[in-house]
Amino acid sequence: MADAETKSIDKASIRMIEKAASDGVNTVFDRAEATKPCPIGMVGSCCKNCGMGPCRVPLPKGKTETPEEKQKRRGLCGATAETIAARNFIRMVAGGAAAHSDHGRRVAELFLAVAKREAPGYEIKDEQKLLQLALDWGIEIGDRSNNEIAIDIGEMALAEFGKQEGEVLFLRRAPLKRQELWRQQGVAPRGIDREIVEIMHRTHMGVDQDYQNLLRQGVRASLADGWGGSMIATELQDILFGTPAPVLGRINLGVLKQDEVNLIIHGHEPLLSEMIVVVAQEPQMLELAKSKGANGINLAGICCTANEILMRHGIPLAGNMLQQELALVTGAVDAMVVDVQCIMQSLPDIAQCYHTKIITTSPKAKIPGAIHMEFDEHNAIESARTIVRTAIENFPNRGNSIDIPDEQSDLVAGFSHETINYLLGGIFRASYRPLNDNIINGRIRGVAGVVGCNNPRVKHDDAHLTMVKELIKNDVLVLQTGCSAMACAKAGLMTPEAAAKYAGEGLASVCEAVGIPPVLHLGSCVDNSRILMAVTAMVKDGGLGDDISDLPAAGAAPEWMSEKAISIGQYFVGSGVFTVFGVNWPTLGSDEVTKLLFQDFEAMYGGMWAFEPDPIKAAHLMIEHIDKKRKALGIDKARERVLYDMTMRRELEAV
Ligand code: SF4
Ligand code: MSK
Repeated sequence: MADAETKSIDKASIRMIEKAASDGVNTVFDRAEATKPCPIGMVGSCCKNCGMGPCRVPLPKGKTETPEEKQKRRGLCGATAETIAARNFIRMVAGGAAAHSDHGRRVAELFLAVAKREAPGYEIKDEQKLLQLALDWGIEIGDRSNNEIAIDIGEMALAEFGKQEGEVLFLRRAPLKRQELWRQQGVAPRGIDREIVEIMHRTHMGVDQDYQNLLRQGVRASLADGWGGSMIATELQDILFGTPAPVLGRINLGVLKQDEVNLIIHGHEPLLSEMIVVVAQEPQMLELAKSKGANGINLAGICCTANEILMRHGIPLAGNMLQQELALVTGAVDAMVVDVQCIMQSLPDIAQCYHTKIITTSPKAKIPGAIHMEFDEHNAIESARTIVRTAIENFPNRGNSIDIPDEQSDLVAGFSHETINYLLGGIFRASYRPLNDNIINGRIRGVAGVVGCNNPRVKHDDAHLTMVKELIKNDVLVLQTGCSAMACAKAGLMTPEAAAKYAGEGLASVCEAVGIPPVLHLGSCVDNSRILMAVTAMVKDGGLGDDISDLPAAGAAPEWMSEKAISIGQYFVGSGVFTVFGVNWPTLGSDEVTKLLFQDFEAMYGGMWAFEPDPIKAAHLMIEHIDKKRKALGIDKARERVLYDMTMRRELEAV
């Protein structure tokens, strides 16, 4: 086992990596040492789409290729390196868009069941958002009941997935100019499922063999994710479970408790976790816990389920993706309940070394060695009770090898698009106007969405933190989701005090006046749709151009690993945002494909990709882009550096 300090910057994780080694437990950090990435597959130069292959078409090393040699560098079917790289890339988009959208579909199904009163235990929590969505979708309100309106919304939402013609409904929310651009480029998605299926068809052996045409379909399917499946998930979850508002939370393995039943909820869909939150507070459950010698029931989250229950209930976060195994290594987790996405198959094996019960709940995601307790949303409370009871009954089985790290940090989360609107503008004039004004006057240089996963190919959390610190130091307001948000929260960037400590003078002055951290937590991976809504609101409030691509804004996923991250990045780019990824880049095997994504896309979509593994350099690429946009808007004049006294701060508040 190599030095644990080279694996993570997080002290709690380092300590658990060391404990895993002394307990003889193999984790992802060991596997990353033992299994090196295939250099040909990593750059998109390997095709296994048919039985004539796999065909590898790597760029020749250390010499320039003649056109004749390039002509010959093909798969058996004749596919060129360009076709292969583009096919591989858009299959990643399809995988990511499918994951987010199937999550959205599940939420829509539950939503409809709740509307029809077929899912006891759930209710419509945000009536205002329900009515707003009804207005957006042209659904009659009149004197109809919430449930009647919700039935129409649920049916329309579900129909979005299988729609064969027309356009995904939420596209209408985008700035008009953006909608026109999508239509001109032929990338306005029809139905969500249709675009994903079409990728699988086009990338089958012998179908679409024009890399430009393939990548166009990649953009279309990604937009069906961001402005379709993910947005449906976020909107309907908010209506059902409540739209997040600022909430204080805690994060890191130190949130686990020695004397309480520790139940970790891991995965992505909040359908089950919402019920577990309710059940864990029931008197009979607390009694049962007491009877087993525990002082209470402690819920904590991992990955995006964690973000969902943090945003709405302030439930603590145990950690991000690379901490899922380490949580078990504490020896103090009595049960870990999982649903879908980002769940490691190694969990049941590691759990065997301790006493933890791993419980799978989705028919779509079973793991050998785990206990499967299928979650039935029509009987959600009972499903949740069975799970909570299992955790409680396992409490007395804890072994001696318990070590809970001390580390835990405070954070403020809950920055939905609506909350940002309210915080900035106040209750009577909720708007993004103050943000736009502060961008125009230069106190805030621009806005960056920094999102995405952890990846054991790079030091855990390091790139997230380094990039975000550099951005806020340069007066860029950062919006975050997913595991990236958790990395920065652990380091204390999500408290209002972080503004004075880490942010540039201009950004700090605005954060202090409004009372927000310089880094805002917007939620889970599907909640990247909140970032789309935030940038759209900035355009609509005026003064910063008439399209998302005019904004001084950029995106990044410095430690990405999942196909979902590729789909998110692609819909950011397709929506007009310059987006930088770290770690590695999956089309480097084709110069043409990479050039199209990194350069030509700018003329086509106003947004383009970049790859830069060094987080400081990546942050400066984003800042350069932000400055380029400021210049184009004519707001690039150097601002005066002034210290703010109380009168000036009051003025700022009154903007
Ligand atoms: Fe090889 Fe073509 Fe088959 Fe891919 S589709 S494995 S390139 S023959
Ligand atoms: S959980 S997709 S590792 S952000 Fe959404 Fe984290 Fe990436 Fe999974």
